[in-house]
Amino acid sequence: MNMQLYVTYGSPYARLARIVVIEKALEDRVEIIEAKTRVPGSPYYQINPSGRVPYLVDDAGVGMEDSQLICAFLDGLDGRPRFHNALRASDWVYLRLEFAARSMCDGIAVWGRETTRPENERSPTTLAHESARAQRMADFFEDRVTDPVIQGGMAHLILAVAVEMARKRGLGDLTAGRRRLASWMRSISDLPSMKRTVPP
Ligand SMILES: N[C@@H](CCC(=O)N[C@@H](CS)C(=O)NCC(=O)O)C(=O)O
Repeated sequence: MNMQLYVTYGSPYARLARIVVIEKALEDRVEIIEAKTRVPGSPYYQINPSGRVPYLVDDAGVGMEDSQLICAFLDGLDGRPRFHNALRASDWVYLRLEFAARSMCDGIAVWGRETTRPENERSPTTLAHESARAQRMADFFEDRVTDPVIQGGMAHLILAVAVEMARKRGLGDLTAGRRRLASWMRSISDLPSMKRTVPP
C-alpha cells in the first residue's frame, strides 16, 4: 500500500512535506491528495479530524499530522535522514535557527490566512503586526543565512518556503535590500523540489 499525503497546494507546511517527498525520491511511494480544508462538513475531517494539512497516512494506514513530524518521518524512512541527522537533533546552534525559521513561517502563514478572508473581515492590526514581524525576521536571517550551520537542514527549506510565501501572498519581497538573503534565495529557489512545488 502506498502512503497518502494530504495537502493543499498553497500551504507552506504541506509544501515542506512535498519537498521532502521529492528530495528523498519517495514519489512512487507517496500519493499526493488535495484536501478540502476550511469547509464546513468537509469529507477530509473523516480522515484528519483537525482538518489541517499536511497529513500523512503511512503504509500501515496510520495517520499523522504536522509538517515537523511528517518531514522527519519521511526523511528517516531509508535509515539515512538527510535533513534530520542525529547531530542536528542536539545542535542548539542549528535548532535555534530552525525554530526561528518556523516562527517566521508561522507569522507569514497568519498574514496569508488573513488575506484570504473577505476584505471587511480582515484585521489591519494583525496584518501590520505580521508584516513588521516578517521584516524583523528577515533582518535576523540576513545576518545568519550564510552561516554554514543552517545549510542542508530543514531550517533552510522552512526559510525559503516562508520567503516565497511572503512574496506570493502580497507581503512583499523580504529579500529586497537584503543582499545575502537575496543571493541565497536565488540559489535555493532553483532546486527542482522548490520549483516543482511553487504555490499556485
Ligand atoms: N504546525 C502545523 C501547521 C499546519 C497548518 O496550519 N496548516 C494550515 C494550512 S497552512 C491548515 O491546514 N489550515 C486549515 C485549517 O486551519 O482548518 C504544521 O507544521 O504542519
